[in-house]
Amino acid sequence: MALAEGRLVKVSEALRMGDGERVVVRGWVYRFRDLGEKVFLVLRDSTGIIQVVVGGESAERARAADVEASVVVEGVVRSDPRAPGGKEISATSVTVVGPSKGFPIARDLSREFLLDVRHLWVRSRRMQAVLKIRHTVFGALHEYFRGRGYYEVQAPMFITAAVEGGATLFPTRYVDGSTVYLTQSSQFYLEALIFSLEKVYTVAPSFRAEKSRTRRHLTEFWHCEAEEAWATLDDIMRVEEELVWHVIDRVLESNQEELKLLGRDPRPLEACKPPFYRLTYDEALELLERKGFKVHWGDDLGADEERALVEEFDKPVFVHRYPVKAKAFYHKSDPKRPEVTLSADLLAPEGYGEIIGGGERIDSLDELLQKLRDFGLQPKDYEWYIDLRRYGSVPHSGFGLGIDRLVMWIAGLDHIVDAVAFPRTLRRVYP
Ligand code: NSS
Repeated sequence: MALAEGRLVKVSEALRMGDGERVVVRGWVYRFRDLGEKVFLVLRDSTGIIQVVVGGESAERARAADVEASVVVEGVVRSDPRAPGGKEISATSVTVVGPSKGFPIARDLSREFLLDVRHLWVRSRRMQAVLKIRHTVFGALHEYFRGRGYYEVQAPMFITAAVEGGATLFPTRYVDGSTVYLTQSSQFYLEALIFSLEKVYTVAPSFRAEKSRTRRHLTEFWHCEAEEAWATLDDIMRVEEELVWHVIDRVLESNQEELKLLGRDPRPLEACKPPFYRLTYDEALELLERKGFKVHWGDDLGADEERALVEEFDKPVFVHRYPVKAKAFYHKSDPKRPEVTLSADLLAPEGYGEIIGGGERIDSLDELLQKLRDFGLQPKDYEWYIDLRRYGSVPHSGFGLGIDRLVMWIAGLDHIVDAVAFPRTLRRVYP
């Protein structure tokens, strides 16, 4: 860029500098006010916003800088209690790098419109805050597992049989003309990999052809899955609560500013220290019945039931031991009570509901074959998965955490699409 005398700094640094320091900042015009003699720009970069006052000859140039134009500003830092952040830059020169005539986001801020122009809306301070929190969340997930002896692994996205039931499979035509599917979960591959690495995890997309429009379903979501040899249901629930707390703790440490910008009260998050609450499915049903819900024993809990349940708690709640027919076929039955499974969902408080599903897997060949038959599934579709029970099978458990849902809850958002830069839903694959 143009030769400048001041030091090139980020906005956040400029806000911390002393009066009289000469700086150069680069960014985008966040707000613009023309007061005739002077032009007030609010400049935005990835670190924050700062007011820039432009007078004299430069004011003419600044006038050409519309909202979201990219600019390089040179000037002197001054204190001004009226400016956001308490500092402003008194500009000596303004260079417009990329103009921005008629930036489309002005009046219409409806959710649909903002989704149509998501490629531009990602610049908003709200999205910026969410994306920074998301960054912390992903980093913390890796940090947790890597710090505890789990190996990171990768599973394929093209698969040939359902993990979570046929209804939400995404068929796609493969190169050879056959039908394959986009993965719903990396679980089965993680199960294969525990025989090599014992403790494994992955962070990857999962795909579900979700036909209903809800606030918490995407057709493509980010899935953090872990699987552990020798682990029981209790063991894996402990991993889950520690993991969730680790992530929250990191966000509280790194993203106070972003939580504030989003209007997210951090106190309910601060309360989420393990242990979380544990309720059996039967206890959950009793509680729901007292609250006027009628759930048929054997049915899975819906969003409304989950919301009603978590209202009663100030921390996440595990609901464990779901009935056999409420959960996917791979869940192991409780030897003490075969009509329920050694499964657990983790429900987030404040109305958010399910963020994790997991439990202990069937490790016996006979039980797996029987269960496939009971569920009307073809053993030939699951041959390699069945093999895992033929060669050195071990008890094992695992879980899958929906990262977008976790971000939605932590950031206090009311719709999952706002937790993702470019969401994919029933009706949206653009931009
Ligand atoms: O269907 S799950 O409950 N469980 C599984 O997929 C297991 N195979 C995971 C495992 O044990 N390795 O999905 C897990 C989580 C669920 O709790 C949600 O948080 C999230 O994945 N999930 C979704 N998030 C966003 N959109 C959609 N459609 C979605 N489906 C599941």
